Amino acid sequence: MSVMKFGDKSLDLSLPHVMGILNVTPDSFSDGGQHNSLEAALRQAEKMLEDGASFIDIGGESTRPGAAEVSEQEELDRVLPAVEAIAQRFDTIISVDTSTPSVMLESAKLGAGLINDVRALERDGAVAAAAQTGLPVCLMHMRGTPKDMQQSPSYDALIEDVEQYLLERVAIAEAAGIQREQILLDPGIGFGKSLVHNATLLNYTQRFVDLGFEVLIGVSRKTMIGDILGVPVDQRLYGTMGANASTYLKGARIFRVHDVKPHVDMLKVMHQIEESRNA
Ligand code: 7PJ
Repeated sequence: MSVMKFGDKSLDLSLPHVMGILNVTPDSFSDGGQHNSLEAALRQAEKMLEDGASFIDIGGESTRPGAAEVSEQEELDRVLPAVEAIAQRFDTIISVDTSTPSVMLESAKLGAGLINDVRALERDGAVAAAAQTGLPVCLMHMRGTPKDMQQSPSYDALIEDVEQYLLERVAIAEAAGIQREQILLDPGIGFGKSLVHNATLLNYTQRFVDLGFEVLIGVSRKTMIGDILGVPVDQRLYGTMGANASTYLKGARIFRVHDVKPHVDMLKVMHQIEESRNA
């Protein structure tokens, strides 16, 4: 058993877990209106939990390629009501997909259990804020910024570069008082990477696991899948499942996805098979 604590909840990370994506950006719930959108977010969270998600990952900043930055106040206004409402209604682990120190601190006060930062705590004050919450963190690799990251990304040595970056961020997090056992790593699929970069990183998932960290993978519906299959975003589920299945076999344990139920079923079956020994 490898148990990790997420606030007041614990999770056995010898089992695979699904993290359901809950975007609280204005474009995610198109019929507008603050109240309507909170209701819609709650319904979506409830569905994902019924389907077996272990985490709800709440994000108020679009980090899609080319996306503009959101102001701190705007992000607080989007994220905090959702964190509060979900923490009150559901018994789950709330992950906040944020790089903003105030969002980390306020979300933690409202009951969040994980800080998921695509900028690996690089923003001013983020390391200190994350440490202050006492919560675990997911450190993700990104090359460039969401605005420019897909403009011909290149690496000297992809795996070594990503590994070195993540280990540097781990050292900085540890120096601030975040325990090594509280750190998840994520190669950052789609964040400043070509198709070949993404595929290679997924293929080398075990390298990151061998560093002694649990690995989180976020590949759901991403361009990588679209490029391989030549399909639009609403037809990327099977491809996403292929990518996630592949990394489960290479040791990844948390899967950040839009489609919870298919992944929960897939991972249950895969886990049973992987754990079965000549009965
Ligand atoms: C990721 C994320 C990811 C982690 C996003 C999208 C872009 N957090 N937040 N890993 N991606 N940890 O879902 O298309 O890959 S936002």
